[in-house]
Amino acid sequence: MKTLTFGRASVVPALIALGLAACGSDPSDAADTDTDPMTTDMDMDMDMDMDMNMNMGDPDATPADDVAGAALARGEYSLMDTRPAGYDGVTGTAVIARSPLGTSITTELAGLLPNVDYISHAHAQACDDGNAGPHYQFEVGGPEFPPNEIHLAFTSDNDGNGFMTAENAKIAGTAAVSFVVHPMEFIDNKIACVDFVEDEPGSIDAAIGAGLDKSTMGDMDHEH
Ligand SMILES: [Cu+2]
Repeated sequence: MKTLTFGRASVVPALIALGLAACGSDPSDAADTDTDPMTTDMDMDMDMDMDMNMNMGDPDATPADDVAGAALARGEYSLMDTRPAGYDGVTGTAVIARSPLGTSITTELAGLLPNVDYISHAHAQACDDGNAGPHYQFEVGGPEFPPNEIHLAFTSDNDGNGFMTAENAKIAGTAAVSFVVHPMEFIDNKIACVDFVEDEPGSIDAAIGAGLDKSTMGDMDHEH
């Protein structure tokens, strides 16, 4: 993971909003996004430790599969029609863990281009429903970056493999149904998507319910 420190921390949310807000938009916007110099600035990585709340991935974080007492859901990537050329061989998995500690998502991919920056997000619609729809948000209509959304950034290795875990202190609601990977520089070109399926039916509702019991945080169910 490359590291860059911005001169002012307050710049970061603005950059992320500019670079990532287009994710759920119409593919016809792609050209605008691709030529936006601010998007190119996303090549400069953030210091991921600058703010825990801005977590976009830590390769050394506990993988979702290993989070103690978590409700787990997972799936394998399916290719999306919006993928750029060169991504026909992408495979992999994503796993989401909901526990009293919050949410962790771990993804593992193969078949990517080597040494390329990617960004992934939890999405709010199934992969075949409107191309996975908008990003999942804890507070719908709120900020389009972490911690209100779950983003996961990583760089593929020399062999085109990727691996990363992102954490969030809140327990994702049931609307966090899918996970999409995009090239960092071509945010509208969704490459592949995972539909999360519970390991144990009902476990997610139980985890969310347990979290609500011990927390004042609302908006678990998309109601406001
Ligand atoms: Cu996305």
